[in-house]
Amino acid sequence: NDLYPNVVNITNLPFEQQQFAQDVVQGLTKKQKTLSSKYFYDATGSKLFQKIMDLPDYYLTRAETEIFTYQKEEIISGFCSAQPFNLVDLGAGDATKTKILLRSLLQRQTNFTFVPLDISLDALQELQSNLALELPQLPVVPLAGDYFKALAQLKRESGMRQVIFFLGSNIGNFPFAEIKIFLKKLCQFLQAGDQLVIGFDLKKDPRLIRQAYDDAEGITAAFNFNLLRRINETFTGNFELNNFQHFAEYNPISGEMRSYLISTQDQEVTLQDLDFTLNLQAWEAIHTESSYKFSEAEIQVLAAEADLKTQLIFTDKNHYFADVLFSV
Ligand code: AVJ
Repeated sequence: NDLYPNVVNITNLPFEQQQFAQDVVQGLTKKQKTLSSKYFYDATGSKLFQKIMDLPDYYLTRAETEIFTYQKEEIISGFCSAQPFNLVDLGAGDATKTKILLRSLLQRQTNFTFVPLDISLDALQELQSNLALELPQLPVVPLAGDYFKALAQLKRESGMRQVIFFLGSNIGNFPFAEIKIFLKKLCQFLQAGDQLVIGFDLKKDPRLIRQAYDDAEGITAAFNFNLLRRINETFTGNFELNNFQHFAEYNPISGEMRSYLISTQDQEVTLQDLDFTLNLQAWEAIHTESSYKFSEAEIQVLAAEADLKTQLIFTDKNHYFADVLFSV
């Protein structure tokens, strides 16, 4: 296998770990070492992300919650119809923000099914039992996995519309060039009449952005470190967490918020199950996440490139965040 010369026998691994193994080895073999942020979300990582959403420094969730709380009726009126629809929540997590709309939708006696979709099975199972208690009358069809693998399982009964939610600036994890590809791929699951609600974190004071990814309580650092812990646990690795530093930096031109794990010394790490050895030099960085920030003009360009029609734009009073309703 040319692409993954260091993966000796990943076929011995459970199926869901094979992709993880490939991505880890491929990323750590690159000249500029990288790990994909999609692997943050094991049970521990999902819990840590819930904590992040409550942090004073992490303004994103508060801003989007404000939008949903004060403008829920306008948002719902923008996509609600007499026709039945699936409300698909991409990367639903604990769905705290979506629930604000779900409650109103249930009051309106709308004919819809809630389809939470998440890469974390743990988060999804917890959401499912929580919804059974909090909103017992809500029809729920949870889907676990990668966005597109899970979307492929999505059924469309005739006459059923799809309304896709992609909230919380989840879209920010893609570089601009990939967003276009992502939106095009997403549109392959959609038809005329379907709609999209996407949450974008807006460009703002760069210090505020940086602080959101390097919070005073160190929860974001723990979230980043958890990726190494997960790799140790999954592949019998010996990453020594104390030999790494969390570092986060914002580029106000590209709008890219980057997070790294930086090796504080020369070290060798072994992932026993993968027969993989990694050498890190002192102060060498492993890139672990990019979270892009957008201007409203950039959002319009993306929409035009993906052939989406902007219907409504909702922002919070600080203009920190935007939820945009598009139609296909
Ligand atoms: C879940 C991808 C929206 O990028 O802001 C939070 C993840 N990373 N703190 C983000 C995250 C560090 C978050 N998203």
